[in-house]
Amino acid sequence: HYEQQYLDLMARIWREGDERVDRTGVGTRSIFGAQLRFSLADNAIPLLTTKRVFWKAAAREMLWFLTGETNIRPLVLQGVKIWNEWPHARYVRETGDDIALDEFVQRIADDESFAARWGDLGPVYGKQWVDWPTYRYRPDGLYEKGDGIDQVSQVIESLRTTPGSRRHIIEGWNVAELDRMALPPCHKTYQFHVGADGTRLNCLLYQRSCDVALGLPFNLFGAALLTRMIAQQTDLEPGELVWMGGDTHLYLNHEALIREQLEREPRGRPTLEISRRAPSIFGYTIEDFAVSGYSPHAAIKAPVAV
Ligand code: DHF
Ligand code: TMP
Repeated sequence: HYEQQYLDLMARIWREGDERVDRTGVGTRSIFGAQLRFSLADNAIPLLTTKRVFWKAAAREMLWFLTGETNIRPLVLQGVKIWNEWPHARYVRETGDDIALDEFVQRIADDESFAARWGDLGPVYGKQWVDWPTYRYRPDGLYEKGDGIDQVSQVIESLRTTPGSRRHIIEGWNVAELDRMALPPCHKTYQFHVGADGTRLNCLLYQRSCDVALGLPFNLFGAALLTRMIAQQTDLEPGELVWMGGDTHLYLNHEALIREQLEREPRGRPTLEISRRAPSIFGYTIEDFAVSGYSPHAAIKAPVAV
């Protein structure tokens, strides 16, 4: 079963990983360098079945990246909670107002100007993907802002015109802007590749840092969804998703989740259907996506390390 790779990775990290003190202070067991491969052919999707994964939240996050948005408010208004902790932590740190997380999130939803001031994550994924900043030097030696680069459109264009290229890359790691991001990008590089005699679109995701229990299930689904949308837009068949991890870790406070999940058996093979070809990569909505054959084991709650 495709999911066995994920379970084996989890088991191996828990068994053999080096224990490390990490940025969050929670502590992890970690290995450096890991690879997973999933077929995306015949609508197959790497969605975990050994716990319920809220794939619509992952899909909404991916659509939010594609809008270029970096404020959490649109996610909050759709009930997607996965980015709430970071703006909240910054607000508490910078104002000294010890407001509870759910109260903070309610204010983001209710108060547009509060959200504009406190809901932004900085120039993270969406901004870099569709509006990577450029600078233009003037004759007097000063520089001014140039047009932003839409890497997503450029990759789609290069897939259409030069499918054999080895340069189909969407990059999130803008070195000059890392210090303004709430978190430097984890899933930082997506490389696309046309294989099988020009018929199939493959994707390789390089993730520099990976929370295997909470983040990775979302990242796998998100990368597969992005690949499916781009394949549809470029008239290619979905091929393979290759995932590569740098610091690939389990947080020490996820032990109960890990023990429970490793006792479960994968169940069935869900598929993802995209019901319509949107006019462009930016035209998809959540209603365009349907997952079938998904009857997972129950969700397992675990705290996220901030
Ligand atoms: N920090 C850390 N420490 N781990 C992460 O995975 C992570 N991911 C981020 C931002 N910072 C992070 C963005 N993605 C969850 C899933 C993905 C995600 C952030 C959080 C999460 O908490 N998932 C839970 C609840 C899902 C829900 O409420 O919809 C899960 O059980 O999957
Ligand atoms: P770091 O910036 O110190 O590496 O911390 C980021 C943490 O968030 C780390 O545990 C990896 C995790 N993460 C994911 O696994 N997937 C994601 O999509 C994001 C945003 C973060």
